[in-house]
Amino acid sequence: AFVENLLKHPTFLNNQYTTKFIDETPDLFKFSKRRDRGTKVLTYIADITVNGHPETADRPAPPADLKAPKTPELRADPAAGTRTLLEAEGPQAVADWMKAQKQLLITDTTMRDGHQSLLATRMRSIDMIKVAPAYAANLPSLFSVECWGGATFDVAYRFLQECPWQRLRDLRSAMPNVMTQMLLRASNGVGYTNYPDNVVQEFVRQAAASGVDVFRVFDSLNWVENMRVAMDAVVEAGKVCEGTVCYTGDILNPDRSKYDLKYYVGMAKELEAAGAHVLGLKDMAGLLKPSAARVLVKALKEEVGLPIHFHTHDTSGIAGATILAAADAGVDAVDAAMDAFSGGTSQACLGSVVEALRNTDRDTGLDIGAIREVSNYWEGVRHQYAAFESGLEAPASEVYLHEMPGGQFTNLKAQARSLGLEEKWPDVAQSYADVNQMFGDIVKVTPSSKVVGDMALMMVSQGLTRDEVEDPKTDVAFPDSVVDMMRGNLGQPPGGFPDSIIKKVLKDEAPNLERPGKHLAPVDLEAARAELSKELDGFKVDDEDLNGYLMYPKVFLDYMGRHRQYGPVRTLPTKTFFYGMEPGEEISAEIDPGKTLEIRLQALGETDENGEVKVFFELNGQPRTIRVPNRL
Ligand code: BTN
Ligand code: 3PY
Ligand code: ZN
Repeated sequence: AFVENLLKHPTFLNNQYTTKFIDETPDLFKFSKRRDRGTKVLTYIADITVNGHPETADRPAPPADLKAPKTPELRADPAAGTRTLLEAEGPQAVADWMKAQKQLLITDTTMRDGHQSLLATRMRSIDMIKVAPAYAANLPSLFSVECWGGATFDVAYRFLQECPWQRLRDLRSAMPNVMTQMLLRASNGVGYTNYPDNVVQEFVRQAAASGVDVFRVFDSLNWVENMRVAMDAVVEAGKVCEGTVCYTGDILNPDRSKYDLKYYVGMAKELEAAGAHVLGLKDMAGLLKPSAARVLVKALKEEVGLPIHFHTHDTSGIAGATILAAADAGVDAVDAAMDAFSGGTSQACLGSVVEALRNTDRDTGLDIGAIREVSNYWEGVRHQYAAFESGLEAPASEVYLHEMPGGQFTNLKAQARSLGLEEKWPDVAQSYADVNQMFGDIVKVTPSSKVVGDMALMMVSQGLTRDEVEDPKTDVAFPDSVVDMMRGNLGQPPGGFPDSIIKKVLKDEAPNLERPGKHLAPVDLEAARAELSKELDGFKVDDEDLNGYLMYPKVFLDYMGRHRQYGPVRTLPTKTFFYGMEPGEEISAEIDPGKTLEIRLQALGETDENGEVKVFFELNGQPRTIRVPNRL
């Protein structure tokens, strides 16, 4: 537990550490350490070297001669940026400043939505932290860096074996001048279901304390009533509250009148009244067409007093045009991803947006040379994650049929493949659209998009049509997530769910039509902390751990169990983390500032009669032998 305690402090790649740290922090010694961190990390490397990583087996591998990505030179000390303004004058001053700017403001999404949409959210913290100083030094006039929330939170614990809070603290300290930004699913936190109000409040408080400046808050059914708890908590924390409208349908299509211009203006006004500093316009599937953007942004600018921050995806290939149209219509800020992480289901290409606006009255003023250097770094990073590429090779106008969000599209395709439905993808796409209509035409974004996806896959795998599902005479076993949503546990869409589908799914059970959080008892935080501590043999649970546990109890406990076994594997190079080492190879891992493990893999032994392999290392020049089971 010494190790875990030490790791919870802002250490790795953070200069605030001093040698006095351990003397002044006696808590760290409360528990005896059974194995040192070096041994734990060697055990991990030995295991991956012998058995492979479960997530990269049978997947495309990076090129054998791949070099470590090169970080850009720092051109200057970090100049004052949006974070400087937020710290000095608060969130309303940031909003006022936005509206007063002539240039189009840019958020870089590479560290959150970029890799969430292109690499199944698998980017590791070390690859972000290494380039963060270049953002602070060379791109200080970015509006914000989106680097937290959405799916990154649970993927960090679940698949990357690292603490998401530590990622946030490290990025925050490496980029002191530019605002960090997160995506928050309102009452669904960074999870897939509504949490008790005090869990949401506590999570926001902690995220603000650990380093989030801008909170993009949305609800997966666009229900403002269900966003207030999260929005109020952001305002209370003194951070920027970006109250967000999710865009679906097509405002220019007279046959899709449920989500028309009036609807969006109405919701934006509700968010303004609810205390948002900034209006988020979140086009999670990339459905907003250029001519519609012109109309929508113009109307919002005229009718709402808030600065507007536009987010879209390039799934159809047309996001760049939509961004330029929105810029023409006066949008204040837009999201884009660094070139190497742009396009497809990700955001539009940041460098191209910057160049397209050069010498116009919306010129972003960003340094294109600095952008290229950062993007070259990201290109090198992306190659390391070849195993997680989706294989989507061309723009897909099909998105206007199914309306799947960027993050879900490739994911659902992979899920369909694993169910043997790859050939039937066009049916899945059609079925997804049918389910949307059957549910009354709803906003589809995490978690409501997952519910629609679950239902669509179920229908295609069982060969069910919409008519058959809706027929009162057929018996349908609905996925749990569908039952949950119809019970009202994600809240209500505009106009409610159709009675026919509620009746079919719930039979005689009555749905809850009120805000789900109203009926969830508050969690006793100190009791939960004590229970978690007991579960972890007396480990001292801090607020970050507690919030991780409240969001994802099992995922957090599994992470802690693996952490005890494998130690600070977050410090390993990405290639080592996913593929282990070759005999003769040397790497280093900085487990604390100034404490670096120099690791050399000498040789691999034969598998012995117990099915174990001896792996011979040198650790900081000393020979070390680790035995791991051969599970292959
Ligand atoms: C996962 O749980 O999928 C990823 C975390 C890493 C699991 C470790 S990797 C070494 C060892 N071998 C396995 O198959 N699982 C653990
Ligand atoms: C998320 O909630 O993770 C999203 O990216 C929604 O667009
Ligand atoms: Zn997105």
